[in-house]
Amino acid sequence: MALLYKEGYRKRVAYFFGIFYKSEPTSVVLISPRNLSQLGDIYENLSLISKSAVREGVLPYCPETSPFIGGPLRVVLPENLSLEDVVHKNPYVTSGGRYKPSDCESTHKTAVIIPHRNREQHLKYLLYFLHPFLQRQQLNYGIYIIHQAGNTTFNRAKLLNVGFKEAMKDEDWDCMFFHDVDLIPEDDRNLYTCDRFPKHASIAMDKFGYKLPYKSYFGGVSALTPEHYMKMNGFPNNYWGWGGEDDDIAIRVALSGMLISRPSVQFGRYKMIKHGHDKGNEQNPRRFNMLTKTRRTWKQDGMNSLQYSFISKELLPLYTNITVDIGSEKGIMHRT
Ligand code: UD2
Ligand code: MN
Repeated sequence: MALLYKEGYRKRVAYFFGIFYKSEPTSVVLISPRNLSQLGDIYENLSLISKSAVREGVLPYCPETSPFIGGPLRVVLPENLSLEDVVHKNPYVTSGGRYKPSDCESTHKTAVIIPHRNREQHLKYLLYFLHPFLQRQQLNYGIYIIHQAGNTTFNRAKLLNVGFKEAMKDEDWDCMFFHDVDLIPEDDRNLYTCDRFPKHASIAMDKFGYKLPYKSYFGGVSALTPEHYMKMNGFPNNYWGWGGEDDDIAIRVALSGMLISRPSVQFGRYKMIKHGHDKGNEQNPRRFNMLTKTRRTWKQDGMNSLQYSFISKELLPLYTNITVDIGSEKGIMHRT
């Protein structure tokens, strides 16, 4: 989100993009169509999914398109919601926020990685919507919260690198969704699976009038396979504070010879829960300057230079919570 705020800069880096990006719309056939002008309740058909027979022995593969996909969803934040309510509404989610369909073998294994500090309310709402959303897609999935310990400046991209590394220790995930805590998907045809190229999923957000704010925009929610991720040496570790890291990531995609894939604008719709600026995540004044250097830095800075102190891993009912000390801008690690 740096380019939006500096028109001059946008012109200078425009050559990176343009030719690089094209959309690969996800094609999804609605098997249980209802009037698409009606917005469905995210929990509407979850009992059907839960009731599907548990089969014995070798499971058949799940169908290419899940029969539980319903299209546009009503996103209204429920009042007085507690995490216990979310647990009760999702009885088939197991410890650490894991799920897989009981009656068929999912063809997709997706980890959702959420960078986090001090946004518990947003997290509760995201979990309320995301669990049934992913179950409707018949995914084998896990949700990971990567919690930045301490009060040094926030670093979203570095937390995502940590999330990738820690989640891959658990499972051979074939797709990683990197997800802001405050973005709620509004259409379950927006599949949480990976494409041939790194996918930018949150292309139509309410806060930008349901349009892409600029062509190379890569903030919010994106999806990469482990192969994509390693090919671009992951994400940058040195963007401390708000802004720029998403544009750096988009540049890395291009520099490593990949394109950006996107769902259709009807599907890639999100509501962002309204919020102010967080303490400890002030705008990074160096971001414009750093973005001019990505071409020189991406091979040295990323997964191959990632350093952090692991603090804890908790398997909670709705998610796996990984707490880490990622140090500070000066590079000082607080623990060894
Ligand atoms: C935009 C992008 C975001 C990122 C950011 C710049 C959208 C929808 N998202 O978000 O992907 O590029 O700009 O860095 O345009 N967070 C915490 N605690 C904090 C601060 C941040 O948990 O104290 C996490 C949380 O997951 C949050 C994300 O970092 O959603 C991005 O921060 P933000 O939501 O404050 O920034 P925003 O909405 O401008
Ligand atoms: Mn936000």
